[in-house]
Amino acid sequence: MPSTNPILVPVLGDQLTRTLSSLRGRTKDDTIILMMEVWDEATYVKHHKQKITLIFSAMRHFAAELEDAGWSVDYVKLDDENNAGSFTGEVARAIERHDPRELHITEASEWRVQQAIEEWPDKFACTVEILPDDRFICSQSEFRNWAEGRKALTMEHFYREMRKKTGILMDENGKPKGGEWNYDADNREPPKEGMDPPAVPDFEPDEITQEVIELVKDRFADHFGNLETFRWPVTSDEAEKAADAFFAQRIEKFGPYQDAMVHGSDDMYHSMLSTSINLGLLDPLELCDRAQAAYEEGTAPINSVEGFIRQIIGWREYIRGFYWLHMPGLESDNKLNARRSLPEFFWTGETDMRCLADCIRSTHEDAHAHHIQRLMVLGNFCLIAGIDPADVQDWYLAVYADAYQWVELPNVSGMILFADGGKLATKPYAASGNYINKMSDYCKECRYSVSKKTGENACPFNSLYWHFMDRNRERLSKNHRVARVYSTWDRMGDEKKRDYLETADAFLDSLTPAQKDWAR
Ligand code: FAD
Ligand code: DLZ
Ligand code: SF4
Repeated sequence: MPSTNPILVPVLGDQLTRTLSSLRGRTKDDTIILMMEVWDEATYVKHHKQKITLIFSAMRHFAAELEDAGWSVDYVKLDDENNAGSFTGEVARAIERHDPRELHITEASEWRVQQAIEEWPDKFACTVEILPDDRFICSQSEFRNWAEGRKALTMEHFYREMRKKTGILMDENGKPKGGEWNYDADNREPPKEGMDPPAVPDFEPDEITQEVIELVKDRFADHFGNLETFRWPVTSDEAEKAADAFFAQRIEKFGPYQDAMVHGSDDMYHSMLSTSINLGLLDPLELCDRAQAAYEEGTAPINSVEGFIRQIIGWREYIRGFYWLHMPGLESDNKLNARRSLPEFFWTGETDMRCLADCIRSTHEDAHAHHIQRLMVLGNFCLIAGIDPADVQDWYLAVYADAYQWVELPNVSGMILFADGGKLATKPYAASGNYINKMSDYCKECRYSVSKKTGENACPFNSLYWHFMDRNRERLSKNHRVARVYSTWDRMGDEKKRDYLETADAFLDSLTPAQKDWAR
C-alpha cells in the first residue's frame, strides 16, 4: 500500500512562485506547503522596516493565492503561539503536525540558510529532497565550469555566454543584434536640467499589508526605516503592473540616464523591479523578452534594451554564480585591511555631504537607492574612507528591500570595497568628487566645494581619494590599471601631498562611529 502521508514543501520568503522546482509536479491532494515567519530571519541583521513588511506581506499574499487555488498551506505567523523562531525549529514542528512521508525543498538562495537545510536529512526521520533553484539562467555548476581555469572572471565574457545560451538579442547568424555586444558607451549621460521621469506606480497597502505594517511597528520598532512611504508591489499581479509601467514609460531612457543622479530621486528611469524579481514575483527571463520586444517594436533603442538585459542576464546571474563559487569565505575577506567603523550618519543621514545625505534619505524612506548611488556615492565613500567590510555588509544587507546575502555580498565585497582582492573587479572603483559632480546635481548646493581639493571646505571625496591611494600603495601600485594614478601622485609636491593627507585625516577624525547595535 503506498503511503497516504503527505509531502511537506517548505517555501521560503524569497521563493514566491508557483513554478518553483519543489512545487512543480506536486498534486494538491498529497502536498502541504509550509510557510514560516521566523524571528531568526527577521533579525539576523536588523532589516529595514519596509523590507520585513514587504517579505511578510508578499508571503501572506502568496499563501492566500495558493489556498484560493486549492492548495493546503500551513502558514506560521511570527506571533503564533510556540513559533520556534527558526526554519529548522518550525520544520520540526510541522513534521510533528503532519507526519509527512517526504520533505521537498528548493535550495536556499543564501549560504547561511542552505547550511541549515543540509542538516535536515540527518535531523528528520522523513526523506528530504533538496532541489536546485532553476529560476536562475546559469546553474551553480555551470558557473563553476565557466570559471574554472580562468585567470579573471570577466563579467562581459560571462554575459556573452548567457546571450548565446538564451538567444536574447542574438540574430539568426549567432551575432549580437544591432552589431555590438555592449552599448555602455552610449549610457553615460549626466542628468538634464528639468528632466521629469514618469512616476513609478505606487501600490497602496491593502488589509494584509496594513496588518503586517502594524506587526512591524510593534515588534521591530527599533529597526531603521520609514513605514509611512511603503508602496512596494507585494503580489505577482502588482509586480506585473510595475513592469508594464516600466516597459510603457521608462525603458526608452533607461540606458542613457542609467548612471545619472538627481537630488530627491532614487528611481529616475530605473525599473524598480529588483524586489519583485528577487522574491520570485517576476521571472527575469520574461522581463528580458519584454525588453527585446520593445526594441523590435521600435519603442526603445538598442542601448537601453541591451543595458537592461545586461543587468539581468549579465550582472545578476554573474553575481549569483560568483557568490556560490566563493562561499564560504567571501564574507570575511578584508584584503585592503579596512578597519574603520561605519559612521553614525549612515543611520541618521546627518551629514553635510549632500550626495550621501540624499542617498541615505532615500534608503531610509524607500529602502532603495539606485545602482550608481549604491556604487559611486555610498560605496565609493566606504571604500576610500576605509570602512570595515563587515560593517558595510551588515548595512547594505539591512537597509535595502531587495537585499539578500547572495546579491548584496559580491556587490559589497567585490564591486565596491575590493575586499576580495580583485576576484570580481580588476581595480577599485575609487573616485574623487569630480565623478559625482559630473553625473549628478548634488554638488551645486553642497556646503562643501567640489572644486576645492584641500582645507575645511573642500569636498571630502577629493582628499579621501588620495588618502586611499596613498595608504594602499603597496597593494595597488602593482595593478597596471592603477599605476598611472601613482605617477600623478608622485608628481605632486610634498606640501600638496601633505595638505591632502592632513585634510583627509581631519575629516576621518571628525566622524562619529555608529552604535554597533543599529545593524545587529
Ligand atoms: P535597474 O537599474 O532597473 O536594473 C535592472 C535589474 O538588474 C535590477 O532589478 C536587478 O535585478 C539587476 N541588477 C542590476 N545591477 C545588478 C547588480 N550589480 N547585481 C545584481 N543584480 C543587478 N541588487 C539587489 O537586487 N539586491 C542587493 O542587495 C543589491 N545590493 C547592491 C549593493 C551594492 C553595493 C551595489 C553597487 C549594487 C547592489 N545591487 C543589489 C544591484 C543594484 O543596485 C540593484 O539591483 C538596483 O539598484 C535595483 O533597482 P532597479 O530594480 O531599479 O534596478
Ligand atoms: C529576509 C527574510 C525575513 C526578514 N524574514 C523571513 C521569514 O520570516 N521567513 C522566510 O521564509 N524568509 C524570510 N526572509 C527571507 C529569507 O531570509 C530568505 O528568503 C531565504 O531564507 C534565503 O536563503
Ligand atoms: Fe558630495 Fe562632494 Fe559634491 Fe558635496 S561636493 S555633493 S560631498 S561630491
